[in-house]
Amino acid sequence: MSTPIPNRTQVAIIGAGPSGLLLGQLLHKAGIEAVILERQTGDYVLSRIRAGVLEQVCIDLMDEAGVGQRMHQEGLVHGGFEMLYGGTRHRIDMNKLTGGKNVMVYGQTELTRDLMDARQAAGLPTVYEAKDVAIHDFGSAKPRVTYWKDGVEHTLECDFIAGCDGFHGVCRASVPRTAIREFEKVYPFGWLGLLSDTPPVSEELIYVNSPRGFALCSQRSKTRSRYYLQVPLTDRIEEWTDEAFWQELRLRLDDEGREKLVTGPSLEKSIAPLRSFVTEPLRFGRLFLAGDAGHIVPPTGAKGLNLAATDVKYLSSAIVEFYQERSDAGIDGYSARCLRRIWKAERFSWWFTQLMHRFPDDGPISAKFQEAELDYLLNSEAGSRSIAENYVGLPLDFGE
Ligand code: RFL
Ligand code: PHB
Repeated sequence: MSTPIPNRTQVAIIGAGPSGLLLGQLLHKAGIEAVILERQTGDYVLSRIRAGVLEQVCIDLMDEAGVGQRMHQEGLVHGGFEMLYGGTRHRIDMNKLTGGKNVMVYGQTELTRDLMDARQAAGLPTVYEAKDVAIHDFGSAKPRVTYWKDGVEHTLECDFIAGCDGFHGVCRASVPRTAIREFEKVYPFGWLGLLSDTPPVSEELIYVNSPRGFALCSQRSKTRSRYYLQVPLTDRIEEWTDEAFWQELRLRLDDEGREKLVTGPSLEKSIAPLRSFVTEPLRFGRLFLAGDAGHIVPPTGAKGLNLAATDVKYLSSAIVEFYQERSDAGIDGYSARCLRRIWKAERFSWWFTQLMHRFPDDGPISAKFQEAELDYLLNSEAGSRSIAENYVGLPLDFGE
């Protein structure tokens, strides 16, 4: 039986990606009502293959939301990763360099499924295939959201609107242009990703800087691999056969990688553009932006989903404080608090991207600079520690 949809709630959440679903769950734990409106079907949301690496703060939030059980059973704890350049691999021992911190390999799809299942089991309202969602009066204390479902227009009254609707969502686009500032850098290449039911080429992730461009060997489990290749933005997915993908990956790997690589048919293949993007501020009266709705990072640093999770942590704490303590302090501080963390992750993702990719307009001197920087970083404990502490994620209260 489907859950009845009320026409009034405390928090209207737009978007049922990881940000919206996690926010819904954290609010539910605190006894706060929310309705989620999602443009797509649940199956469509689950079909988008994206992130694979969770930081400790994200793992802790899944536990706090009461949905961490399967993640702990099936997720793979990684204490290090490898960087390959000049034909040689160097291991970043994250665990040792950060005093015991790790990351977890657990697909965004699985995390989303766990959150969806928990929401359904608790009978919490989500409207999938909500069309023409529009937000109104968020400058007042009585915001509203309108949407169409099955040919009928609905109005949802609320106290707050959480814009968790991703980069192409309606929430950021509804803010008057004079009230918002956007910072953006678009990279001159994309990532071609391939998912396959083949054992990963190595136990840990390998980030590759090769003369033919960047490559990444990632994974979802002991039997499922996820690989990426840097490709020109002009490449079209139909032109990349599986065989061409595997051949190109082999050329970017080292001898050991070529020998151990197990290939197979792709389960999914897609090209994603790379972008750095930040919106300031993230709060407009009773509207809050969280996750990809407010910022995008290139995936090189594995930060997008993790940043979305920490935005949502700050937002749920602020909303809980509003209802339980009758205080606006958390809400007033939301944007600045998030942005401080976001900019550090943006900085790391941009830096790691420019360290590991070939930029089409750069001459041979850039490759030399990269080589010298990698040689320095990977042979210096201070350099390697800086990579490691950013990769595992800075503490939530960093610098506070
Ligand atoms: P999402 O996941 O885009 O979800 C937004 C949801 O809002 C819905 N929506 C609307 N609903 C109603 N009305 C509207 N008008 C709407 N407009 C949109 C959409 O249908 C959607 O369901 O944003 P969210 O929740 O903020 O989550 C962000 C993450 O998805 C994203 O940051 C990560 O996937 C980024 N990312 C990675 N992050 C990591 O932390 N670690 C990684 O290893 C990692 N790898 C990646 C990535 C992203 C990638 N791509 C494809 C961009 C690898 C790749 C290739
Ligand atoms: C992934 O497994 O999809 C993945 C892992 C690490 C990244 C980006 C993507 O930096």
